[in-house]
Amino acid sequence: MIPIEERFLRPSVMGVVNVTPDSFSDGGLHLDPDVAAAAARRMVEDGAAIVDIGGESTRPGSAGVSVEEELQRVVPVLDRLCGEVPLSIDTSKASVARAALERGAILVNDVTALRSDPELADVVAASGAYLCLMHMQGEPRTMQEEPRYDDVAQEVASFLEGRMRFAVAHGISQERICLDPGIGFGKTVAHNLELVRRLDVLLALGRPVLVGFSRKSSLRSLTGSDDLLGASVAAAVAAFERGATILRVHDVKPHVDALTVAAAVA
Ligand code: HH2
Repeated sequence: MIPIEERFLRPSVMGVVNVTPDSFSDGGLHLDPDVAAAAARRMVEDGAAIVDIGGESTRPGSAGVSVEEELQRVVPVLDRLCGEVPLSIDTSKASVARAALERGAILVNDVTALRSDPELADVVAASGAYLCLMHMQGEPRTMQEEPRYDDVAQEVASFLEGRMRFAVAHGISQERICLDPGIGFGKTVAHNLELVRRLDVLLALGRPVLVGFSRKSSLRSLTGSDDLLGASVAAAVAAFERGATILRVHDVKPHVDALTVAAAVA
């Protein structure tokens, strides 16, 4: 596999398809595998470089699902898209990642940065797939209770540096890794904004950065509106302008258009 920065030029859009009843923004929308697959195909037509398929919600307060349940949700969707759509699997479980990689997924997106399943690092290493390591303080069930940092940008960067070292020690080449500050995962609105503002601290680790601000509740706190599209696009453009490479989004077309213009100006 070529280095991740060559496969995903800046900016690239990652479309999100959550095959869950309870995801915070698209929960229940894509439970029918045919509907989920059609949404993923549409995202690629609209300019997504990759589509992230998730079978477990990580919204604040969520408790997690069993391996069997997660496989039941994602495998029918992966089967329909295999060989047709560039796929990422949003999972922390080795067996779900393995099932996705067998069906042609090229990226494993682990919001726990290889901390939950001791077998996941080996599965990724053996496959040669790309890997996204994301920062989270606490766990989804409790992470928004009282997030605290002395210096959020430095702490997130040193956490991700450590997880990258762990991945490399397990045989995952550094050039296959991207890093994600984990917007909304154990962070206040001010923390999320500071992470984007000071993205240079994360970029100093030398890896491409992925940012997922799309439809997150901080945007609602800022605008007071339930329509989060404009706010999501603005956050993605702000992250791109500060150096993010991959933007993880639910509404692909408006993000692709906005990022195309922002990149033309840059
Ligand atoms: N955010 C969510 C899920 N996975 N992965 C990465 N790398 N970065 C993120 O910011 C990120 C992520 C949460 O958003 P969503 O998928 O819309 O909701 P849910 O977790 O409830 O399915």
